[in-house]
Amino acid sequence: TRILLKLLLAALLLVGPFGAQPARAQSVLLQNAPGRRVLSLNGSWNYIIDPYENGFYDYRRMAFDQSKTGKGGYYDNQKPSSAQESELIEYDFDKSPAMQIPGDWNSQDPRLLYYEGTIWFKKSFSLKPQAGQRYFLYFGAINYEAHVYLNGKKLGMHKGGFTPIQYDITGLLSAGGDNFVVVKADNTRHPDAVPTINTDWWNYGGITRDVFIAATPATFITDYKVQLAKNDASKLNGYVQLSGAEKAGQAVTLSIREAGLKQTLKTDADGRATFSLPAKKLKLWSPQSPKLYAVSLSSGADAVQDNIGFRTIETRGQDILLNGKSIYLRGISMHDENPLIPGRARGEGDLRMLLTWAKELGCNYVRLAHYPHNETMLRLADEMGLLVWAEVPVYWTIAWENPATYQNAEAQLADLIAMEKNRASIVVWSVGNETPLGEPRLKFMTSLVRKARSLDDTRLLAAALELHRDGFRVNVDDPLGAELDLTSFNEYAGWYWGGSPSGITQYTFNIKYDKPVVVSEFGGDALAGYHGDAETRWSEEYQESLYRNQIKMLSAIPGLRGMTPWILADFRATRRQHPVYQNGFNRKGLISSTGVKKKAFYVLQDYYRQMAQQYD
Ligand code: GCB
Repeated sequence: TRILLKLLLAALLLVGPFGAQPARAQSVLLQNAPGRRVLSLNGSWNYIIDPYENGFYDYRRMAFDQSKTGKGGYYDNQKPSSAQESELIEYDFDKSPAMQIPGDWNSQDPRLLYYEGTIWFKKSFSLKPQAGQRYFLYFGAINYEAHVYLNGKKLGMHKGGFTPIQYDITGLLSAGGDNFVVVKADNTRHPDAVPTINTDWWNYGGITRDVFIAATPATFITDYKVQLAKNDASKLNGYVQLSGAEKAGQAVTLSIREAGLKQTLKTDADGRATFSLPAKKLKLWSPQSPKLYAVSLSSGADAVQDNIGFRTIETRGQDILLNGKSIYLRGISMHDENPLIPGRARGEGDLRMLLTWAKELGCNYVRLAHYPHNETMLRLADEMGLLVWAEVPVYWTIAWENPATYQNAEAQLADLIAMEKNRASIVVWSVGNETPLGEPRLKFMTSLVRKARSLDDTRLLAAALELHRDGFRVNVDDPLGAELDLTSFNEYAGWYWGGSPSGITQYTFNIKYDKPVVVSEFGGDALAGYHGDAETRWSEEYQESLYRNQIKMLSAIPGLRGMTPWILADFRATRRQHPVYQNGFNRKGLISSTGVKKKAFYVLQDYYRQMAQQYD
């Protein structure tokens, strides 16, 4: 019986708590998956709102088990058969409403503005699989927990609202070409999740980024890294990784035609080829001159192209050196949200608008808070010449002592780095925001920093730290700072503390670390069009004065090498409940939710003009 019990346990573990169909593991993320797209699944998807998870559980709250009843959950996408018109089926995707994907659900159906729970999505599509091809189903992001099914078969489950989800669907597409994909998306907040239950942004649910099918030959390039060596602009280093039965001993060619660079290497037993090329001929990427090269990689039947920029980033004492030259990071923080919808950015146009605003402000740098942003955003930053701070949603008070929470955070960080490691724009990996002091947290955060460094030692590591005050002294001495390359902190003088903005210049900073200081946040709310004097909270004049005095106060820090004030545009935040001034929005934007620039926008723009003159 012990053996029987063990077998039973093993079977249970395989099946998991959600239904009898085995979950397929998510395959390694394809590098540049959009470059492999053969079919877009963006557009109209039917949906069923299912707060009771009726499509998943029967009336005894047991997960449906196809093998026993012949009927499964909504993922079966059933219809009464014509032979049996009396058949009872209590759902019908095709007669249900549809919404646009990519797009959060909150902004597309007034019933869903505050909704947190399960919604089922279905899309039918036609694709006839070709022999010898491999197919991948790819979602840019689904918030937060996603169960994905193709033609009624479960592909897997994924947690985390801001990183891609990919399944190898080779062999699962119907030979006739008629297919359907069903997604159960659940944005319920959980204390052990990443982020946890408390955030200062809207919990947008659904399929928020592009969906497509990518195809490759049977043996194919899964991954590659093509970047300058650490702090060394004379060498191009990287690797190409093949997958598939024939991956060992294959010739792989890397070429950058415009620069006359080409190298052919053989892969090792694991399918990997590691190369190093002289890079002196390459023109370096910078915000002033965001030069991208068409990089071609090929092996056997497979070929992939990517536009990649080359630059070095390092710190020396309190300086940040880009391509060996000291820079000042003229930045702004932003969410992945278009305030004009308002909702998650839905495509390149939305993202371009946000980055164009940042450019108008005089930025050479953006902080993409508080989670991985759209892959398209990073490509735009490369193209438009904006340096980037990229972050994971380790925000406020995470379940520091839960190993599963750590695994989740680390997986999101690893996916972010895996996905974006070829983007010249990204110069900083941030492992979190405003996490409270304490031993379990220090252990958690230190592990994240070390993990990030082990995955990519060519970029700077940071976190938005907290500070503590002692009279007019502001101390920055979080022990995590010792692990980081930049000293960054969120500092709300003139808003959450320190009285009105006019008095804050009395504060001085006592910073423990001899590193570049890049202030990750400061700011205050202003309702666009509401006017008063500099002492009137919520007025544009108050925010204007706050920016003037913040800049004065921070300029006294000798190591100040940049800032990303909070925030480019007003954004939806459930915690912001003042019925007149906030109305469900955090109003710290320099641009309003109708796209109007507030007075403080021009204060920062002015300061950035001066800093550009000083450094560029
Ligand atoms: C912070 C958080 C940010 C909030 C902001 C605020 O420190 O990092 O997510 O939105 O303050 O407005 O309070």
